[in-house]
Amino acid sequence: MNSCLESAETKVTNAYVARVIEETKAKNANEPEFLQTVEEVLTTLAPVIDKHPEYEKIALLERLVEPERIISFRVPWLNDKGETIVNRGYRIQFSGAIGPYKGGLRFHPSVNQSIMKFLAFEQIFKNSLTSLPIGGGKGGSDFDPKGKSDNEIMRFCQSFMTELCKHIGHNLDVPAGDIGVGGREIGYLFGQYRRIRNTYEAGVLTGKGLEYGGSLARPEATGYGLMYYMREMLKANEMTLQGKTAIISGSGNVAIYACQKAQAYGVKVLAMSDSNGCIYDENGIDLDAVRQIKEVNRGRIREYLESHPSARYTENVKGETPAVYTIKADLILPCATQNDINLETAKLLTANGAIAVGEGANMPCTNEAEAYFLENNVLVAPAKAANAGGVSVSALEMSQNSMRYSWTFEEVDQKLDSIMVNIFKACKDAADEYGYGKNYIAGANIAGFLKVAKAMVSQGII
Ligand code: NDP
Ligand code: 2IT
Repeated sequence: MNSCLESAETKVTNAYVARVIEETKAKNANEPEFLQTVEEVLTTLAPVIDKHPEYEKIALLERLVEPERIISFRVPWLNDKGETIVNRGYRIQFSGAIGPYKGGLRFHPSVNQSIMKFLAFEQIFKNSLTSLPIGGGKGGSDFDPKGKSDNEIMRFCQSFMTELCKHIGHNLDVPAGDIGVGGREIGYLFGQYRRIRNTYEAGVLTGKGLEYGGSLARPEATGYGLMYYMREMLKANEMTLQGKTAIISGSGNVAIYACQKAQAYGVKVLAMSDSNGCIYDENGIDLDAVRQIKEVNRGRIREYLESHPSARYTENVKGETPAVYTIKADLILPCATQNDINLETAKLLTANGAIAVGEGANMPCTNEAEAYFLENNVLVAPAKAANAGGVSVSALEMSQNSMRYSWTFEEVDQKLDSIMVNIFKACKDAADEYGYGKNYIAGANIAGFLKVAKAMVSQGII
């Protein structure tokens, strides 16, 4: 089996790939998350580049790792006390080779250029895998929505969109949600876009409410899609979801619907978490209670104990393994944030008998953790493929907006399911073709890359 994900100095056999990794590191030394994904992706592409020496002459990889455009802007807004706060906004338009830039907006205090670029870079390959015509982009702000009133959220969204609206459009760049951006925020953003541009351009944002152009099944899509991918991956390895146990990190949009679909498939979900800690319920998580806390009250996961006193809450300790990963389970579903699972956590989960990891979040495992899982026969459903259901239904929302028509929940869900079946097949076929065996991480990178590379070749040096 080809090795995967090791460091460029020691393992990359293709000289062109090794050079581009080194040059990217030198040019972006202060962007660790971006370098992490570039190293992962390019390392796995080596056998493809071996077959395509012509890519070097047209600097295809150098162009692939350089965003078409980085937009950074000031977002001033007034809080409820009348104080002026200044945040930083971003939109990274990374690759438009196969369609308008597409990707979410993240509002979280940790947001910086490195995180935006890693997310936008990954989005290129993810969006290619969906087989739908969408390029790669991402945006957001270091704004922290926690503890903000509804009016503060609205004023922030309006200020953010006042600048962003100059750079997006339904044929240009179509943002959606991500961490800290859900239906409420998309509504405020859409309202401000419509007001400033004086046009009803429904396809400029996805994840909209059903009343004004949203798609049925978009809220469910990422979590459901993750479980459809897991079903396919287990099936290809002669296993089923039925009867397995799972732990889910996070309790936001992706985590909630991954839990719902997992439970529908007969999986017992033992634990869920937020950034403070995790709840463990040996009877299986009561998802209605979690939804009430997170979606309605916008509260903390520990409040679960108020209605379920027999459950257990464990607080995270800074610098230690997040509490949720200390619980034994067959399926590990990281649905919170990047680099949640490091090598040490990967070792613990493997020792505790994990069968498979389903990456609902973007880049939830460090490269070392992914390599460890693969070396120890723990299957990994890679984020770029396994969480592509969200952006797939976003693209279906764009289709419905163009048609001025909407499909039923069942129609969208059925399309999502078949997209995820095709994505798993594409990952598996590419892994088989390039000698990567069960390394679906490499399979996803290769399958996603090939379409973008062909489009880039066709369109010339741009
Ligand atoms: P939400 O904002 O709905 O939920 C985020 C969840 O992750 C919360 O439980 C949050 O806890 C937790 N979390 C966030 N940051 C951290 C952190 N630094 N440490 C620990 N926990 C954290 O976001 P989503 O569910 O939409 O997104 C979750 C992941 O899925 C992200 O990686 C996102 O990029 C990815 N994703 C999302 C898609 C979508 O359609 N929404 C599509 C594909 C991928 P707390 O409340 O304590 O912050
Ligand atoms: O990471 C992701 O794929 C998303 N946050 C969803 C992007 C989208 O455009 O729906």
